[in-house]
Amino acid sequence: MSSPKVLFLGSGGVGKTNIIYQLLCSSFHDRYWPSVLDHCVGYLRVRRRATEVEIIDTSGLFPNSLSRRLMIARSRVVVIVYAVDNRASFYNVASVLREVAEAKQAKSHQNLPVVVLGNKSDLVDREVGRAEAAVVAKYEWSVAHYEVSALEGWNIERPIIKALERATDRHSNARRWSTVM
Ligand SMILES: Nc1nc2c(ncn2[C@@H]2O[C@H](COP(=O)(O)OP(=O)(O)O)[C@@H](O)[C@H]2O)c(=O)[nH]1
Ligand SMILES: [Mg+2]
Repeated sequence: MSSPKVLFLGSGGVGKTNIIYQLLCSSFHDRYWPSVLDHCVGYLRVRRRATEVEIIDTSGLFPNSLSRRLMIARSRVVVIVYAVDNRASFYNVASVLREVAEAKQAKSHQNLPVVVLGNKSDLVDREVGRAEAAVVAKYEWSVAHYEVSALEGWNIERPIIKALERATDRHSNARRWSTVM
């Protein structure tokens, strides 16, 4: 069985690559390098079992391409990142969500295997408030939302593991049903 794929999407500069570094190596890299696409494999504790996961980091350089659509369709979990000091990156979450719903052929955002992360929560100068983001995520987007900080290594692992657990349960239920039918 291939390892579950976790795909990172979101505007450039919001901290996707640093979140992945924190997730897999517990470290922060204070430099900006625009990654086109990077694959790495690591282990996360999912349902108390060390699980191999494939992490895919994108820069958003090729929106609406077929390969991007396929990558979304094949991902177990999609992590959409914005930065709390960048309002445009917050607005961009809505269009990425539409793209994910389309690629997953979902009629609504509900039950999409998506988690939205508001990164750089360590910054005092914000353009997106914590309460506002929580309301929009719950009532407009219907997705799980957490604030995180890759710089401080704060709240990085838990949201992604929870999303993987939810998605893995759904995946095994679907497989069980397809063998019964
Ligand atoms: N203050 C702060 N800066 C961050 C955080 N995460 C990333 N950065 C900075 O944001 C910039 C872009 O980060 P990067 O991970 O390359 O973003 P990506 O383009 O989304 O992959 C870099 O200069 C990082 O040092 C964070 O949690 N807090
Ligand atoms: Mg990057």
